[in-house]
Amino acid sequence: MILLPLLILLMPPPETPSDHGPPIISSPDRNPTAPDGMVWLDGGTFKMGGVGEEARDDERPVHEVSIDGFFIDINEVTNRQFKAFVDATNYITVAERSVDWEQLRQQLPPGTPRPSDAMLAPGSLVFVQPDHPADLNNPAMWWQWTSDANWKQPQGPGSNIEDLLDHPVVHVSHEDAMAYCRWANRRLPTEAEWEFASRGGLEDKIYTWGDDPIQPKHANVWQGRFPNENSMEDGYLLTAPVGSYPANGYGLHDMAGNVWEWCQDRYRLDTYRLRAESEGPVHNPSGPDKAFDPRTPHAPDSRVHRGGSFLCNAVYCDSYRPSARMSTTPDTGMSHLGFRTVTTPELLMKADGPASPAPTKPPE
Ligand SMILES: [Ca+2]
Ligand SMILES: [Ca+2]
Repeated sequence: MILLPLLILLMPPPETPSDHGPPIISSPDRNPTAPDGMVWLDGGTFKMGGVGEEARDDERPVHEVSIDGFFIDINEVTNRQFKAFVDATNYITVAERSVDWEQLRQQLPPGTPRPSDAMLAPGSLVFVQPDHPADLNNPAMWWQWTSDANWKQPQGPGSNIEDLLDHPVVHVSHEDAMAYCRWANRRLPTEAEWEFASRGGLEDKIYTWGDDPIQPKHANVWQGRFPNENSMEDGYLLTAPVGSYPANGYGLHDMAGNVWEWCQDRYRLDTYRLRAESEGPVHNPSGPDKAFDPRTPHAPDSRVHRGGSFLCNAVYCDSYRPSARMSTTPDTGMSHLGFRTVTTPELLMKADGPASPAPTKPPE
């Protein structure tokens, strides 16, 4: 919940290149059966980064990356799955805890005033659709700090997830997502793994489905003038049940839109420029050791998330492109930010006894 919301509401070192490892050797016979709800991707070499006019500075330059094979969730992690984790562990998410002001102030610009007690109480940022046009440079117009908003009460007190069990979990911080992963013998995808998966085997394409401009049938995003008008031609104002839109070439749903998805990597604006100075494909890049995001210059640990959300449209945020990058501080959860997990044969074999996250959908 914490830092980004407060930044929004309160105030208007070089990367270490990853090792260039040996060529990828595909060994399908060492791969165990895919865990429930996951598919195996062989990995390989691909072109990472943004193509076309839509690509932003932090998506350039396009560069070659090679990655090993991995299992990845077909869908975003759902409320049903996250509930199984919480039921088993009694885990309390960051949004359900009070804010430690002394810890928080170290990540804020010097002199930032102490927020009110209400803003330091448990809560999260909830998207609230304004009834009038808003300055798109002022996110405070549509993000509302809401006490006791969390994954179980995504719209705040009075809301619940009874009818949202197959929707993606939201208001989960990077820390929360990592805790779920540890429990489930999983991890978060690296940015490279996420983008490889999102492209679904296509090359030099703007979207997960190719180059056709986005249409309501493709993904859960925003139709109309953001943030006050949404014609909901795709059927949903907020989250949609996972898997409501066609899968990409690898059988993965919602790699565009629905909710943003946390990745493992720290964010730097210049990650790709630094990486491109190396020769040959970068092997299994895992991001810089220290983050730098000019939008949150005092936060040393901002993490990448990918894929855009139900709030994205072509005018405001076209981040449903596979190459689009965004970052948020790791203690932040929001209405439109979730995750999906990956795992590897090695990780599964290390596990004492694999946990079994609840199936994405109830048994037929
Ligand atoms: Ca929508
Ligand atoms: Ca998504």
